[in-house]
Amino acid sequence: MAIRAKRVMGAAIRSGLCGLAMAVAGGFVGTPLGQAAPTNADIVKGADWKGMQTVKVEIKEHSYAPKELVFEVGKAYKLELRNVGEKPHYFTAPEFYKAIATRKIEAAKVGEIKVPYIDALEMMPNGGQLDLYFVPVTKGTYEVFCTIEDHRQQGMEGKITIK
Ligand SMILES: [Cu+2]
Repeated sequence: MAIRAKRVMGAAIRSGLCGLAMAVAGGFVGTPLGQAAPTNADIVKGADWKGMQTVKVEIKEHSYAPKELVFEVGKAYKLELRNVGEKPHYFTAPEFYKAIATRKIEAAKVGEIKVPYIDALEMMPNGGQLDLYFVPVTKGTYEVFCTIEDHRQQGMEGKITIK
């Protein structure tokens, strides 16, 4: 009798452990056990930079041209933001910047900025340019606008779609 009880208990412990293991595995929904979700750095590293597409936006008082941009998830892009106006202008798009994996921002002949997240980029007048190298990650439609004085009301806003 004592032996039988011990066996039943052993089975209960084994099945209990099994349930625990399943609960742990269930905690990582969508990701195989022991394999973390790719980081932005992994996404940047894995993109095809030889096949990079360049998209140019010309900025001035008070417009972005083009004012609508479309990017595809997983592809490598260089977004050239060039201010040909006579005032400084912003390319403010916090939700868009959160939806991409940023490789770097380049200021030609000046340097490179390597940051994980951005809120806004400002281009100096008369040809100031920043090049954003990135890979789109999250599908959606995002707004972009200039936060200087009344520039947005004057027309400095646009739409960025990631599909
Ligand atoms: Cu502006």
